[in-house]
Amino acid sequence: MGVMDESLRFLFDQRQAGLRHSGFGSQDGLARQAVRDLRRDGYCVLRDVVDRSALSRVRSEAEAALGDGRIMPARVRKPLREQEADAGDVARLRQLMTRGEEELAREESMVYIADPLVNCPSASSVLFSDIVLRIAHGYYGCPAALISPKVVRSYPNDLPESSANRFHADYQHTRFLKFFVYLTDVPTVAEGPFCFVAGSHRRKPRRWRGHPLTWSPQEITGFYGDAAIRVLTGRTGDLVVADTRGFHRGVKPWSRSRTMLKVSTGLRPWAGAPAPIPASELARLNPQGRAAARYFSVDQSA
Ligand SMILES: O=C(O)CCC(=O)C(=O)O
Repeated sequence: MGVMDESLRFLFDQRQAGLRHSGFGSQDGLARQAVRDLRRDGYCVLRDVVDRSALSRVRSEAEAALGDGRIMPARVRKPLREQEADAGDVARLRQLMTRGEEELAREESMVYIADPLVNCPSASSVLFSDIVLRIAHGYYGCPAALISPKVVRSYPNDLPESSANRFHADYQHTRFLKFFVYLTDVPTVAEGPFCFVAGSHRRKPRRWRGHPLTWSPQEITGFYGDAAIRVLTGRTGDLVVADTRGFHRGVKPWSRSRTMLKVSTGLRPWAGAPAPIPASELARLNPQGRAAARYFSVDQSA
């Protein structure tokens, strides 16, 4: 089924179920402005819009999961689920973690929390929040689904930059909105902010797909100019949104580790096993949230 068929069918099903998505409510200036900024620049930052107490719960849940070794290798371009990960890789990370996080932090640049909504259930209220769903709806022009949530910790160490640390563009989808929430403050470049190249979701160098996956800063500034590179420092409570078809990267932190919650959105499911959401969290969502969770699998045990 094509993207358009999929979206029309979804809207039809919603209507049959008596659900109406009006898009923006009358006071939703914030989401409207965010969508305008996203269309023009490819990114936007909404300051202080995410509930900090929910974020502090997510952070504690993530610490507990790390402590117990409920972690996964972080791989760009391969949305791993626990059951798809290379068992040897996972065992190696868990083994490192038994010797303490310092050991893990020396050997890995990034790790994911396994099954993030199961191990960090407080993340559901943040990701399925009204502001996230409204912006995604406004940007896609119809109710979008949340896909592939992640809680990722990035470590400062001497390992070379990973491909996520270098400029790249996600080109698998025609629109690709991602939401990023810092779980630790990222006030300067030393803590590893997300960076976006303004306007690059609309305009690319010729034959850019034939280029290797990642781009050097010189290549990027040569085409877009220095001023286009936006270093999106921020604090917990801020919401960073980007159409990651544009060029972006996460700076490798050098002062301390960075922890981030993020989620992709889309109009159709991705290949691979769907991410699990605990039945109890799904039950707490409003109809729009449940619709946005349509490509998750329900974990009845949690
Ligand atoms: O970790 C970051 O700041 C960058 C993440 C990234 O490149 C991505 O999610 O596509």
